[in-house]
Amino acid sequence: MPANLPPEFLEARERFQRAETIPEKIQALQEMLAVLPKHKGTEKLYADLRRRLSKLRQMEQQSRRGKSTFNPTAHITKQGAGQVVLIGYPNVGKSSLLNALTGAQSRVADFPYSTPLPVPAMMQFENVQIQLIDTPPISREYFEPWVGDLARRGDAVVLVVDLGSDDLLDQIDVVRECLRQVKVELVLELPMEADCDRRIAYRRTAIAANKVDVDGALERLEILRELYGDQFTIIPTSALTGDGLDELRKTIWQMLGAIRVYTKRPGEKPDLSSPFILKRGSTVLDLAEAIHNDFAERLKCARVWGSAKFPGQPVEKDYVLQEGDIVELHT
Ligand SMILES: Nc1nc2c(ncn2[C@@H]2O[C@H](COP(=O)(O)OP(=O)(O)OP(=O)(O)O)[C@@H](O)[C@H]2O)c(=O)[nH]1
Ligand SMILES: [Mg+2]
Repeated sequence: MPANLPPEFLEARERFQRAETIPEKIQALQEMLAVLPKHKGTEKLYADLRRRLSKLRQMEQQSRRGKSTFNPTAHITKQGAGQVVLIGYPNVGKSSLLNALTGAQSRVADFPYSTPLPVPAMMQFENVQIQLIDTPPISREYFEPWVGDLARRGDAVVLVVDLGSDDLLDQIDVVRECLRQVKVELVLELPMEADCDRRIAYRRTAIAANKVDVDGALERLEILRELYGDQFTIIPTSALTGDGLDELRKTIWQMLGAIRVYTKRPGEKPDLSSPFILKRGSTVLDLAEAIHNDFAERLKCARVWGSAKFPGQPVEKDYVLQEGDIVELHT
């Protein structure tokens, strides 16, 4: 054992020795690796710890496969206007961003692999609530396939990368490759049906280029934009200072491909605080169905304020609604 190991390392090692379960051992080993000084004298120890970690992870995954009941995503049900999954390399600030956007308290740590399970939380954007999900990291050594399931089930993805790291581009490639293995493709815009491979789930994705507050971030951001600017919307953010969070909220809403529509009764004002959320391209009939099936059956016509040629214009059931329209439904 090399001399002069820092006290944090020795503490983590003690925890490792005391640990009784595999997840506890993994946690302690990760902490040991994170605080171990990296130089020639610790090379062998580092390699040995990494080997043990990867073995423990394999054991953990095997034991999970054996337990058919283990599904860490089972408690997550879709809520609000849509579900957006935060995904990325270890330690890039996924949990910090989730907390800053929602007020949740997902665990943040200055070492990698600190989020073992998904954490859902609600984000307010104007008058809309959107569900975000924090996830464990994805790296070459570690990829929980159910993180792929979350991305597949979600409506969109935020790929978080670290502007403080020289691995920045690798972080994107590794995450995309792992998700491709489980047939999830991260894209700027959904392809036309004719261009789709039906086996693949395409997910609209924005890159949150996080830690824009750190030294060297702007230079890295420039490189990122040059190489990936035509493939993804890139939003520089800082979970620490709050920079870029409003823009990220807006982009998250836009990625849902949804519109907000308000209803009103004849002679009354609409309630602009509680919109109906519909897919882009929805009609008056879709709105009626969203309210109640019975309502849709009885629907005769409607009047629309907003996108219509004049305020309160009578329209048919197949009229395509636009963001912000106010609709009076007549049965
Ligand atoms: N300077 C700076 N530090 C940040 C920012 N966001 C996160 N951090 C720090 O980066 C470290 C990792 O943050 P986390 O939020 O735990 O990162 P994570 O991606 O959830 O990490 P894992 O769950 O382990 O993959 C912590 O020390 C945070 O305080 C940021 O915008 N700026
Ligand atoms: Mg985390």
